[in-house]
Amino acid sequence: MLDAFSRSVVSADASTSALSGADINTLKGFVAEGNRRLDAVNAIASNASCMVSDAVAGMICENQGLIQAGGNCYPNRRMAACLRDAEIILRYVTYALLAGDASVLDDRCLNGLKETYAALGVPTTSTVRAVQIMKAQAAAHIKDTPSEAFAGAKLRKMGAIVTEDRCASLVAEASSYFDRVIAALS
Ligand SMILES: CCC1=C(C)/C(=C/C2=NC(=C\c3[nH]c(/C=C4\NC(=O)[C@H](C)[C@H]4CC)c(C)c3CCC(=O)O)/C(CCC(=O)O)=C2C)NC1=O
Repeated sequence: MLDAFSRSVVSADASTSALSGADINTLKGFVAEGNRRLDAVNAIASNASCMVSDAVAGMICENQGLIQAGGNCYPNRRMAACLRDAEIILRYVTYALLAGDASVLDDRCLNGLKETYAALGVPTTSTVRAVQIMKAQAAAHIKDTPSEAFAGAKLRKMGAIVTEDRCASLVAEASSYFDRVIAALS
């Protein structure tokens, strides 16, 4: 498992070179923006159970065969496994966002997941749909702009001091980790 720092070391070592000025500048940025990164991680982590249940509920709403006999969220044992998997995926996305590197997500969560799902008959298109919903939720929570139309009575704002660009780079980075999950399952 690598983070932004160890990743620079591994890359430099692979070409037997010292850390370049550009590497150091990237890491300087990583440190300088560290508090925003922690806020972004917190925005996801502290809303995780609501995000997971909403994403899986949305996925099922759009495809109710999942909870009928023969569907992969039926019976309750599979429903529970599905909710657990969505929670696992979201948790590893937050780890990657904290580390600023996707390796923890790749190595400990995505490696072999597509094959496991194929063996168990877990429909990857449905999993991808749940992941897409979590990606949209994460963007809203990081920007701290959850929509009243979608959230209703459950609307919860972090109230963090959000900068003018509403953490666009962290939204993009988090989105890239969700895209990585989608790519690994597709
Ligand atoms: C730490 C990393 C890690 C991951 C990622 C992981 C995934 C994982 N999901 C599994 C099962 C499963 N995963 C699902 C998931 C779903 N079914 C659906 O219809 C939806 C589309 C989807 C939820 C979004 C289901 C239903 C099962 C049980 C399938 C079965 O036993 O028939 C299994 C088989 C063993 C088990 O049931 O626990 C694994 C290993 N386990 C891990 O340790």
